[in-house]
Amino acid sequence: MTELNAVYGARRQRLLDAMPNNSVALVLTGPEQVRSNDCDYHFRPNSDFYYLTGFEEPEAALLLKKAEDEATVTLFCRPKDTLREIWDGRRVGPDAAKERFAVDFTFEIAELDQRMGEALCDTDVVLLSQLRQEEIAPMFESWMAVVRAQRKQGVRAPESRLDLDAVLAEQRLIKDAHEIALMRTAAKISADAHSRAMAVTKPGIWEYQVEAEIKHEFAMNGARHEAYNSIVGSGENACILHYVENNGQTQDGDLLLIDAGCEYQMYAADITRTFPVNGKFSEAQRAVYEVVLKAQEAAIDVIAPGVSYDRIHDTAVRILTEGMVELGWLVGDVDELIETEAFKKYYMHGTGHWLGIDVHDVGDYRVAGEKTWRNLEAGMVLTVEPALYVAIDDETVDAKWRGIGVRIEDDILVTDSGYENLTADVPKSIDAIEALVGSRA
Ligand SMILES: [Mn+2]
Repeated sequence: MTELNAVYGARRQRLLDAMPNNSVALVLTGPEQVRSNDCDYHFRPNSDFYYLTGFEEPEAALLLKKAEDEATVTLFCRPKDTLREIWDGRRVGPDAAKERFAVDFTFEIAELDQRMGEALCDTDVVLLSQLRQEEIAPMFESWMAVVRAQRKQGVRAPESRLDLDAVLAEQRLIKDAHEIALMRTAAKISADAHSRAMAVTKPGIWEYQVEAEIKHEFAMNGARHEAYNSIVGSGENACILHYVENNGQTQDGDLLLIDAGCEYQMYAADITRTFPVNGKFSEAQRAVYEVVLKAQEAAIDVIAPGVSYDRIHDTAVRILTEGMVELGWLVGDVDELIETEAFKKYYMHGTGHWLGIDVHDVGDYRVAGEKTWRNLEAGMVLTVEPALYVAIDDETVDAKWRGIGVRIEDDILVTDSGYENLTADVPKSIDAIEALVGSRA
């Protein structure tokens, strides 16, 4: 068994340990998706499926069966097909997959219906994805019809269903050593890409040209894909939270907000930096930037095992709100402005999210079934991304503030003793940014 097989095998074992006795769990990956006519999007496996298998082909499924005294793992995949492989690419096929992915049984995906009908016989509990319920329900009903038809022969049908998403989300929330190593690399490549973007930027460069520099740096370091569509917004475009048009031309005096991260071996990084395209913050830009940076550093600094998740956001909101008062955007008592959520006029989103195979990774933020926020634990990875945005048409503030958008985001690993900033390599102090911007333009 290879080292990687041991990693995936351990994850499947953890899932099996969490499954009730006499149960089955089924995890599906997807088919390819049409982009246009007969051209498909680049295929990306389902995150849960990949987490448990490392298998990257479309049209596959993983079946785990846990009985009193034994557990079996079955992988379904596309058959070998010489003609299709000449046209569309290699397939591992069931025979080779059994050894390569270290599972007990492999079958062609076309056998899934029949094998599921058999697997559900005399099983008590079935674990399926709730999120993919619409897609799974018709298949599940057809399998159950086969099982129920055998009642007279004494066959029992499963009586309860559990949400597999919830079980796997809890598992994926705490990263194993293999994941942390990959995330470190994703973070490093993405950090270098942001530094590159700063170095090549000068007034007049188009947003998509900066995006191209970022993608180039990703690919040249082994990360072919972005973890999400890069946001490269100059001037007032920085105030559009999910701006991905990236088709504007930067102007002297603009800030440029870049939110970009690569996907490295299926793991995401997620970094945001904001910098002046001409290499020099204006007085107003500098004042806003300093508030956001102070909030971000303070929010990161509270991170440690045992700390309640909401302390990160609360810490950021307090400093940002104090800043809004100092800058003259809001008038009143800071506690009251927080209480009434007046700060949301300039800071309308949360301060971060879990990060992993998905950029907005799975995992509950609150204790299951309660309103209480959960405590941080070693092995969690999250982003910290406070920001301030002033709408271009906000006439309640001085004209010099309008159209300024600043967000700063890093990726943080919770460690036994506190935290590690995985993306600390990208400059974020004003001096370091001003020294780097345009240095290779
Ligand atoms: Mn983010």
